[in-house]
Amino acid sequence: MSAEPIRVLVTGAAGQIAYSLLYSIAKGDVFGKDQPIILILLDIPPMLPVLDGVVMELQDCALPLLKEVIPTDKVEVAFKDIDAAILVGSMPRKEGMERKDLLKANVAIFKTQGAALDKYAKKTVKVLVVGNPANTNCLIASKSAPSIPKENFSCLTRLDHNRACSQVAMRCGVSSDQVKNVIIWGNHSSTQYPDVHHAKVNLQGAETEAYQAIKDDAWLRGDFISTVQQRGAAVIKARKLSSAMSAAKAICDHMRDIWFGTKEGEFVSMGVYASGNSYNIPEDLIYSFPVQIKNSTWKVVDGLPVNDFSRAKMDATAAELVEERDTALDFLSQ
Ligand SMILES: NC(=O)c1ccc[n+]([C@@H]2O[C@H](COP(=O)([O-])OP(=O)(O)OC[C@H]3O[C@@H](n4cnc5c(N)ncnc54)[C@H](O)[C@@H]3O)[C@@H](O)[C@H]2O)c1
Ligand SMILES: *[C@@H]1O[C@H](CO)[C@@H](O)[C@H](O)[C@H]1NC(C)=O
Ligand SMILES: *[C@@H]1O[C@H](CO)[C@@H](O)[C@H](O)[C@H]1NC(C)=O
Ligand SMILES: CC(=O)N[C@H]1CO[C@H](CO)[C@@H](O)[C@@H]1O
Repeated sequence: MSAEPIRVLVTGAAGQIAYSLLYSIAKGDVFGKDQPIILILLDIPPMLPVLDGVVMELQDCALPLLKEVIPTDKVEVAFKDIDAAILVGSMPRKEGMERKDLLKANVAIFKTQGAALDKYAKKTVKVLVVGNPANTNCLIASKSAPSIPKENFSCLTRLDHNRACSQVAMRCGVSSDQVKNVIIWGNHSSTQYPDVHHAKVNLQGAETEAYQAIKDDAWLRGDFISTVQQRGAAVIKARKLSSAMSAAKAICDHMRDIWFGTKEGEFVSMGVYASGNSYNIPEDLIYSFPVQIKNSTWKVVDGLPVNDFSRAKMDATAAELVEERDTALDFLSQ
């Protein structure tokens, strides 16, 4: 174990997603079982006492890969020389808060953090935005960090992807690793489009189109889509808290794929910068696409056939993002 430690930043580190996430990262699930890690934990000043508790627990895990833990409320400390940034913290919606005010507060946070990436991080840093509105926050961070390639920014739709995979697997009575190439298109919201037109299910050794394997088009075009779209709300209703364990797992899947690449012949869903895509998605958006990753470089899987049903849903979620982007860019320029 002679490799140099990498510096990994997690923001919102005193929150509930981080509580599941930090352990997985520190024990090697994301960057590899022989990659030493320095974890940097950023949260806001009132959360520093909580953060101290998290640091104590990480120490008490006695993990060999974890070389150092640095808790902080200062961006200049947090973003210094980092190799990876997982931006989980954002402004939550409070009782009676207008949508525009919420967006404005998040633009301010991701403008600051983007500028800090630009100034302090390694130029090769890989940035994953989780805090909502994830797509637009990611776009703002990227625009605020002009010296870092746009390709190095992505936002999390892997949770939605994993939910879709799992719904299909349960319906077919197979384990989730027997399902591949589901797609989440668009925004991480209830307008997202979970699409299984290109998904494959391994049924007793035979690779089968999901539509053939399930043989229930009404379910696939109805309840399947709404279940995935509404899953976050269903978890909140049941747990009185939002998805955290599954969100942390999805973050690990996403970042591990960026680090090590996707499996041959498979694609995953990620919110990435839409430019020159073959699906006529407006440019200058962070939109969730099917991607393949090799050698730390993602490529949108281009040229998949899109039927009218899919087209309408892909456009609807794009329209939502365009509107949100335009409002956010107004705030950014103020
Ligand atoms: N993209 C996705 O799939 C997905 C899934 C689940 C949750 N989320 C989002 O992830 C975010 C975090 O969820 P959670 O359940 O951990 O919330 P949480 O409220 O438990 O924790 C959020 C933490 O972020 C901190 N924070 C707020 N502003 C900050 C800032 N400017 N810098 C650093 N830290 C800051 C808070 O103090 C808090 O400790 C939320 O925005 C949630 O909506 C996204
Ligand atoms: C896009 O999705 C995010 C994350 O769920 C949500 O907060 C935001 O409101 C959505 N955008 C619009 C314009 O509805
Ligand atoms: C991998 O990417 C780096 C730059 O990011 C490049 O220099 C190198 O040639 C690439 N290797 C392969 C095998 O494509
Ligand atoms: C996905 C990703 O992070 N890509 C690139 C980030 O930037 C460096 C150059 O600064 C590239 O080498 C990575 O491939």
